[in-house]
Amino acid sequence: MKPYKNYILVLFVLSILSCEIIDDVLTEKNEFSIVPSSSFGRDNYILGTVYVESRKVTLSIWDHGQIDGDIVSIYINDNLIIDNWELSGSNNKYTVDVELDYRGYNYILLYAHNEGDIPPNTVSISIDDGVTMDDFILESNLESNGTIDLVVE
Ligand SMILES: [Ca+2]
Repeated sequence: MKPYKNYILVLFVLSILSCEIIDDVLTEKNEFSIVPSSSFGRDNYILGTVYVESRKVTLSIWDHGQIDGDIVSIYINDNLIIDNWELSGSNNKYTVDVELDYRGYNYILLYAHNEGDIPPNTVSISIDDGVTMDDFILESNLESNGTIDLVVE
């Protein structure tokens, strides 16, 4: 009888582990950067790396420089997250919740639709993983896309 009791206890413990943890374990892990060399006919440049502790993150974007009419799209991996958004100031951020596709390496890509009155197209982006918040500056122009490696630890 006793071994059965242990078995049931193990099953019980497993069942109370949140689906989120099980889902995380099953999620594919990228050990290296997956930024393509180019996207949309423009070269991609990796401008830095941000580490997060969760696949669920909140992104906010605003114009890093003078507000000069910069229009952007933001992609995470291949997914369009923010479409054709004209950047405003830090008092009027665009905020979006995202669940990252992978453990390990994901990436954020800034596509510039224009450069505003003052080149280049500059974006301040904050990345909140529920524990800490990182600010990062991305720049793109009409020939190249700025990207960030976003790594889920
Ligand atoms: Ca600009």
